[in-house]
Amino acid sequence: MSEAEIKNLEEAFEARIERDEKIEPKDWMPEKYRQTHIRQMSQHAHSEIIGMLPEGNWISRAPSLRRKVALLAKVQDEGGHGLYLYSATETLGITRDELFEQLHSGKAKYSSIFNYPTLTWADIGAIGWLVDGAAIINQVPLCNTSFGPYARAMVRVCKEESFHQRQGYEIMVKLAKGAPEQKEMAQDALNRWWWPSLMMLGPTDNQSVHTAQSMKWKLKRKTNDELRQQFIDQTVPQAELIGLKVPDENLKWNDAKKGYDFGDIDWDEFWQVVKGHGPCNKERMTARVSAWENGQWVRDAAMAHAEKQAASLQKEVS
Ligand code: FAQ
Repeated sequence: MSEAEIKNLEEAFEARIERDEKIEPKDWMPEKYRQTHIRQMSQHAHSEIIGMLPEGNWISRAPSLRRKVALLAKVQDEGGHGLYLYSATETLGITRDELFEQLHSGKAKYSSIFNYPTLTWADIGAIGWLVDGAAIINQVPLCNTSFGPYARAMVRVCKEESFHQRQGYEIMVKLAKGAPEQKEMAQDALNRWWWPSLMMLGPTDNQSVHTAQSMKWKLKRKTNDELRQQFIDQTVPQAELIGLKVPDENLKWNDAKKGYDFGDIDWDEFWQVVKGHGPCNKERMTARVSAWENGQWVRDAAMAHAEKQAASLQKEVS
């Protein structure tokens, strides 16, 4: 293709983005648009899959049958989101095996938040309330992202995340209104999950390498800092309502900006976790890789069964 032809295609593509049209997998797109979507969508998928581990840890220890059923459903939903997102990513011309290889070799990232331990039952409440809460704030704008399969996947994912957030908050409400030890447990979980939840929304806008381009392509509709502010403004009153204290001495309502001012985030901690040195990075990757390796016989059996079915179908036809 000549340079002039490519330029025409690029201009037509930018005009489509400008008109808020959805870009579909078979449409022409700049290579960088394709790659940046593979990066973000696959990291999102990996996060959903690894994100099952901290909560999965509590399925067998849920305090009642009702809590166990709800948690089981939630963790299954996260697995479904991962598979949904892998399928959407595959429409961009990369295979699932390649995506798994990137995760298992440590080449692809997954969300920093899933490298923290779940020490008590209150952590399950805090994850639903804070982590799913932050995920919804991040993902609602993605329902309107420019790449069609990602936008459509997000509509369904957000509906389920909203149930997750409520089940988490309900756990916190119960604990906060319970015995002093239960309230203490809820407060301790909030203390440990608050700052990592703020970090989860990504580096500050002046440190974020992808935001400017992703906003131009309408992959991202809001910046990391905008989402973080929205999360804080939404969550602080929820904590106050149940008598818990957000662990930030500098948190203060700012009437001029109609939002909260907040304290400094420890970005060194964030980058340490992203680089693989968080409290549970090794544990998470070991669990994931061994699940993959131990599941080899299931994949082999499924493939053998599919081949057998195809062969008998072929025989019937001929
Ligand atoms: N952790 O330039 P930016 C969930 C990386 S799903 C690790 O700002 P971008 C559901 C970033 O990749 C949670 N790495 O990047 C659930 C980049 O590195 P790269 C996941 C992070 O893409 C709940 C570098 O830093 N959600 O929770 C993180 O414009 C409960 C520079 O950053 C999504 O993935 C981080 N937190 O903005 C499941 C949503 N933040 O790739 C189970 C979709 C940044 O160049 C239980 N993703 N980095 O090597 C996004 O919206 C964006 O990708 C951001 C980052 C906002 C995460």
